Amino acid sequence: MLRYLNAGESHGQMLVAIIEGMPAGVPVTAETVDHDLARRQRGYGRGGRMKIEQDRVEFVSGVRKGRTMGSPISLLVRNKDWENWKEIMSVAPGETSTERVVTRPRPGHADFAGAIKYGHTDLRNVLEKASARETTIRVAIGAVAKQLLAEFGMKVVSYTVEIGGVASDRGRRTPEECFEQAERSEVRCPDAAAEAKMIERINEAKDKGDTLGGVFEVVVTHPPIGLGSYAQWDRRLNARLAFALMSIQAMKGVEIGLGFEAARRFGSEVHDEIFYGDEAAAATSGKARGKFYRKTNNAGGCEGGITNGQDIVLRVAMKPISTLYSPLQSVDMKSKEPFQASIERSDVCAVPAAGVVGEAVVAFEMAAAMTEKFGGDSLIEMKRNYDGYMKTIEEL
Ligand code: EPS
Repeated sequence: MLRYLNAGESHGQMLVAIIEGMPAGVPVTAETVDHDLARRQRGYGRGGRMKIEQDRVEFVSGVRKGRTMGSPISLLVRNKDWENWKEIMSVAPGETSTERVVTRPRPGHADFAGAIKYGHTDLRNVLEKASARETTIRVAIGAVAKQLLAEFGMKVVSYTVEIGGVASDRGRRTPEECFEQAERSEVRCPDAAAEAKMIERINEAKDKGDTLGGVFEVVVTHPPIGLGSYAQWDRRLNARLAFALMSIQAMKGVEIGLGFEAARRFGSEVHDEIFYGDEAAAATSGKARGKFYRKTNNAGGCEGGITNGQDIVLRVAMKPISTLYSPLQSVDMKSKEPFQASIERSDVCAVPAAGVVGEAVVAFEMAAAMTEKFGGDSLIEMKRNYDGYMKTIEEL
């Protein structure tokens, strides 16, 4: 079973994680992880913190000479900002810090319920782990998973679909083409006209001391048929992917394929008809599906909780960040007086970064599903099982 745990406070010393169950022999390099860490830090609408941090992964165990060993992989990313928080965040016993104490919960944040749940009077104890700084280490974990998927010809890409109600038009381009253009865009949007409007919207929000959310898409290309299962509820891959995406800070909804639009159409306009034949199949599906092919992908690559060999297409809605420079009404949890919510340094819009985080959590679930289907001790064993399975599909 591939699994991970992570730990670390936003202004603590570092973020850490242990990944267990990664097969032996997978090529893993810090450079590849750092590339994704840098991608997560970019994006128009980020705040001051990103000028401080320059996230870099350090592998502590489980990797030797650029390959996984099959033992637990531990990794960390240091917080540069820690230098400015050493006293406030010190682990040494002592008086509760009087500096940067937070008592006014931000509506929409974990502050309020978290403080009551854990009995904290300083809400900093909540926000430090609830913070989206945690997504840094998840991107590092996902980047390791991506390196396993790459061995099987799979890619996980993302791009921005909408910001603050400004929608983009992807035309007839493939997800990979959209991704390539998005990588050159400040808002990770594959539509230049929409990009300009999105930037305008972000500027408008910033001027008002407000924040903006949006929608991004994550696509897994060339998954084999048969990952996940209908046999038990918690093995359904679509459900696991939705869980992973909903576990990212500020996500409010996930659609697969047509998503909510499917609810508005006749069945004949929703389901992807099945065809069989040599040439057309080769043109549309490559190795993943043998000679079976579809002309549409409304299902988003998942039927009955199992991959059907088409690209997996997920759309995710992110709410606006809850830290507003023009704060909303709140109550001081100590004095019970009405107050404006605390202003913490934050971002105006983090949708471009959220797409990169979405890739990471999806990559991890896909890697877990791959190790379950093809056996997870070594890459060589996995490839042998994968090749044998693919051969039977090709012969069908
Ligand atoms: C965040 C608040 C801000 C963001 C942070 C998420 O942090 P700070 O209060 O230190 O400025 O910059 O995001 C990151 C640090 C990051 O790496 O993405 C929050 O409260 O969620």
